Amino acid sequence: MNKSVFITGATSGFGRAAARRFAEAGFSLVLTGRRRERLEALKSELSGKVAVHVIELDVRDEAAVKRAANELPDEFASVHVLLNNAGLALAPEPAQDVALEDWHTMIDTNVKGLVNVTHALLPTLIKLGAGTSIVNIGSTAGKWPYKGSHVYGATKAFVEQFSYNLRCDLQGTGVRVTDIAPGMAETEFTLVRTKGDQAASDQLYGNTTPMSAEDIAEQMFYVATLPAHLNINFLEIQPVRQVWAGMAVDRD
Ligand code: NDP
Ligand code: 8X3
Repeated sequence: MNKSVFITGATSGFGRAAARRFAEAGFSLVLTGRRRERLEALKSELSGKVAVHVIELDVRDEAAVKRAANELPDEFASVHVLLNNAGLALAPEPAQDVALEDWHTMIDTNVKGLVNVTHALLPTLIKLGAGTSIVNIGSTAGKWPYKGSHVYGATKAFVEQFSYNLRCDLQGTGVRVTDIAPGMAETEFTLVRTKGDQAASDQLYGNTTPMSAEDIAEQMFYVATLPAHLNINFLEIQPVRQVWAGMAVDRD
């Protein structure tokens, strides 16, 4: 049976680039996300190369996630790689100015959504055993604090610790777990974070050299296709031109 990769958030950015990268290597694709028309467009693009199954899926919907995992057609049931990529940041303003709803959306998507999908696919990964991988997309924001990161960074810190803890429990099963923590990469991420401010997005990524979605897809592919006895626990990656912010001082 062909190996498949189950990708959350395949409609844009890292997830879409990953679909293309894994297709190049002959993986069958399970592409999920909320925007059906984008899933269909990607299916049309890639189904000449590999088998593609699309599922319109909101990772926050626990029942729908379970159904998606349990009702995979035979051709796609051999999920060797789970790419837990769906996620978002909202509300770049200071914590004290943020709507509680935006915090909830980030927690529901980046934390609860990620555990929903992981829980639903764990039995399949464990059954297939050695060489299978869970690749979780964390962020530099999970490790390094900065203004306006509040709940977003905290959700990505969860992703890091959850990845390590999963590793512990999965010891002996052959299933690998990696947290990839990217820094600044140009995708629709900032457009989503600013609720559609294209100028803010262009400004953030302008006059410098951010990473591309393809850069991250290459890392996802790399960690998931290493020899079966190897596990990269944490992979932090930034553009050369990005470093940490300095300490901020409040002055009179
Ligand atoms: P994009 O906004 O381009 O893509 C985000 C993807 O997540 C979309 O496909 C979107 O699909 C999906 N998504 C969002 N919410 C849900 C949901 N409730 N259910 C299902 N899918 C959802 O951003 P990126 O590609 O940059 O982001 C991918 C991941 O990388 C995120 O987890 C992000 O936090 C992380 N990241 C991004 C960095 C960056 O600088 N770009 C750096 C570090 C980490 P749809 O809307 O169709 O549902
Ligand atoms: C996104 C990284 O630095 O844009 O996860 O917050 S950053």
